[in-house]
Amino acid sequence: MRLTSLVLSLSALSSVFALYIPSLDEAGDEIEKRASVVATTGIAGAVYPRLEVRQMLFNKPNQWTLFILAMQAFQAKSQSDATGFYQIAGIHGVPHVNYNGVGQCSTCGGTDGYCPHDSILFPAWHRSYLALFEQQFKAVVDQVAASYPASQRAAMQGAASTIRLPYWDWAAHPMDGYPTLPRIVSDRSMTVNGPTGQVSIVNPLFRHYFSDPSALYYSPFVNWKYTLRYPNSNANSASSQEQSAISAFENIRANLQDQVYQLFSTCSDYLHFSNDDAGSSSTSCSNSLEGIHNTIHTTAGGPGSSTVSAGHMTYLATAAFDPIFWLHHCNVDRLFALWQSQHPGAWGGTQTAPHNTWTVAAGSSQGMDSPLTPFYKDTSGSAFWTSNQVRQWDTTFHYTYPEFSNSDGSQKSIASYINKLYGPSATATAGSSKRSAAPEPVVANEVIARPNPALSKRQGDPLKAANGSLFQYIANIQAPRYALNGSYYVYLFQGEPGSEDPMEWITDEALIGPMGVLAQPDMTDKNLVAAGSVPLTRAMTNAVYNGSLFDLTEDSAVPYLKDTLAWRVASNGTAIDPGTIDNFEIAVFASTAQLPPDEYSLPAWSDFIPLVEITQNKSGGANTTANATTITR
Ligand SMILES: *[C@@H]1O[C@H](CO)[C@@H](O)[C@H](O)[C@H]1NC(C)=O
Ligand SMILES: *[C@@H]1O[C@H](CO)[C@@H](O)[C@H](O)[C@H]1NC(C)=O
Ligand SMILES: *[C@@H]1O[C@H](CO)[C@@H](O)[C@H](O)[C@H]1NC(C)=O
Ligand SMILES: *[C@@H]1O[C@H](CO)[C@@H](O)[C@H](O)[C@H]1NC(C)=O
Ligand SMILES: *[C@@H]1O[C@H](CO)[C@@H](O)[C@H](O)[C@H]1NC(C)=O
Ligand SMILES: *[C@@H]1O[C@H](CO)[C@@H](O)[C@H](O)[C@H]1NC(C)=O
Ligand SMILES: *[C@@H]1O[C@H](CO)[C@@H](O)[C@H](O)[C@H]1NC(C)=O
Ligand SMILES: [Cu+2]
Repeated sequence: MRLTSLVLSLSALSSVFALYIPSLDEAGDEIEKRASVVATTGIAGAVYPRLEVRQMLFNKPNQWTLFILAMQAFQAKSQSDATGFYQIAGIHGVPHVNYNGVGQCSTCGGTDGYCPHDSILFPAWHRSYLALFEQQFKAVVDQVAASYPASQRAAMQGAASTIRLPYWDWAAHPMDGYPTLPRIVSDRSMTVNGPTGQVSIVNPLFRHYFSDPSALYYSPFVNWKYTLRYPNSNANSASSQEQSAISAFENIRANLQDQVYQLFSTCSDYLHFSNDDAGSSSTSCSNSLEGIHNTIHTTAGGPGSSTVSAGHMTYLATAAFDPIFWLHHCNVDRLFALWQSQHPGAWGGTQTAPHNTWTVAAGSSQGMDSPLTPFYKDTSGSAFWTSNQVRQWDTTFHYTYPEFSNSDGSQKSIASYINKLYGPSATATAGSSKRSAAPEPVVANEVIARPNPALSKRQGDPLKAANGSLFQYIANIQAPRYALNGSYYVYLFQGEPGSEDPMEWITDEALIGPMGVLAQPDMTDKNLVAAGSVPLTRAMTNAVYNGSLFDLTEDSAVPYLKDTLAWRVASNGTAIDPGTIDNFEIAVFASTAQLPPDEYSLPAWSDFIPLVEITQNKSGGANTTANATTITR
């Protein structure tokens, strides 16, 4: 088949698909018979980096091929195989079954799965989860590599020996001309050099096919034979509207970049960093790793409407079946590791579980020694991993990330990557971390080097305080997570959105940033408040460029934001008046970021000062400083 024949008819695709599934089921069954407990070990052997998915494509073609073919074969394993894609994905939420024989707690009825959310266990649990996925994925990679003809086998096995799961960096700038959501994730089919030559296959990163979806519990997921993003109907024949996902990620990436950078540079306490339910408004961690991660979920699956369900990624119970989940969570784990490097002493804390998971009863105390069920440390099945035990990702699970493997891994080296990838003057593209392309000094002033007639009339730098610190504005959002019986969205706009159709909001030109609130229907803790934060500074800087805002001093910024800052809430494709949601609140804060002395450190932010005037008397807006007290760093 020719390389250019990427788009085939659907029937041709499915026949190629059916024809091309390697028969690995028997091998999987053997593993299952040998040990009834699947231990979580990561990939045995030396430490190798998990690569950005586009870097793997461009720089490691053999690994790329193995990744794709192994994802396909892994997904095609029997649904009854504990080491196959289906059962591992099923740990997260539905189907409602035990994994590794780890049973439900006696009061945990009605819950979907093992994954802890709104929980201090969120980062380490998902770290262990990825290690399990990665090791079973690697077993399939080895089988695929061994299936190549002798002339290619050594090369493919060499590539397999250093492969790790790739990550998708949804926050850093993609290469010029490329979309944020990589085509290699959204294309329906692709061509790879398989063991029998070049072959076109259904892209295993685009969707997962179920042999039987009926155990997915929720409708219409029990009828959909494959995973969907922005489904166009609830019918069995529904298809993804991948262009909607592409456009949505394109419109929110820059804000995600700012959210990630703010998290790295302002949040230095593990509890609040780790999850969105830690009462974040009282600390400098107004956002969290989990909070940012939620927005990727809801943006990948789509918002749903009053007549059509959202896709699998939008719901915790079904998310892990969409292959994009694994690329996304790999990046979440990487951000966790990068954050660890910047805050080496920040580790630990305890939290009361706000709701049940499959094994954790609401109200129980969770900490760094809590068991990360169902991830056994070895096949004796006597002990689960804990957060403390997976703190060192590389020595524990034998992987790392390019930022660490391409540098000395020190706090300073990693800070320079963070500045280059996510800072306000970021110059690096997603995945670039070669020594050769390494950290150039961050040019703090680059951002204002653009000509602007309005600026010449003004003395000094419109973006900086007299002491040289950059003005910062953020909108903090408190969103009761389970108030609307399902996932919902908060959107902040600069000016009113162009349309009042909630389906248009994520791609609206006036959008500053979104917050996705990830939830499941019928979760009952209506008072659990998820915290999120949308940085406003970039949008305001653009307004300074075009002359609609004089400068970023509070004197100019407060009236500007009072006039222009708008927000909307949408659930199930329907606009919701935020004033009708108990405990919902948006509050704007000002801070300043002292520029780092060099590229090897992150900016230091001053206290966050509430600017209640901006939101006062608006539906859902903070009216007093009672909830929006000064956040001290
Ligand atoms: C969304 O709307 C659909 C169709 O009206 C309905 O079946 C479903 O229960 C709604 N979901 C939520 C979370 O309100
Ligand atoms: C710089 O000035 C701003 C505004 O006057 C102030 O809030 C901030 O604390 C100052 N930063 C430093 C490092 O002195
Ligand atoms: C919540 O949504 C689910 C499914 O979408 C529906 O079955 C249930 O009736 C809803 N509950 C409430 C309280 O609206
Ligand atoms: C200036 O840019 C801001 C932010 O993009 C936009 O809201 C505003 O309409 C623009 N104004 C003019 C005069 O172009
Ligand atoms: C705001 O403060 C009031 C009074 O302290 C409290 O009852 C309410 O729950 C708070 N709202 C939020 C969103 O935290
Ligand atoms: C909000 O309304 C109160 C009462 O009418 C008024 O005193 C206050 O000035 C208003 N705030 C803003 C920012 O308009
Ligand atoms: C603040 O007051 C306005 C007007 O009374 C109301 O619409 C809004 O919901 C209030 N904000 C909060 C967070 O309660
Ligand atoms: Cu999860």
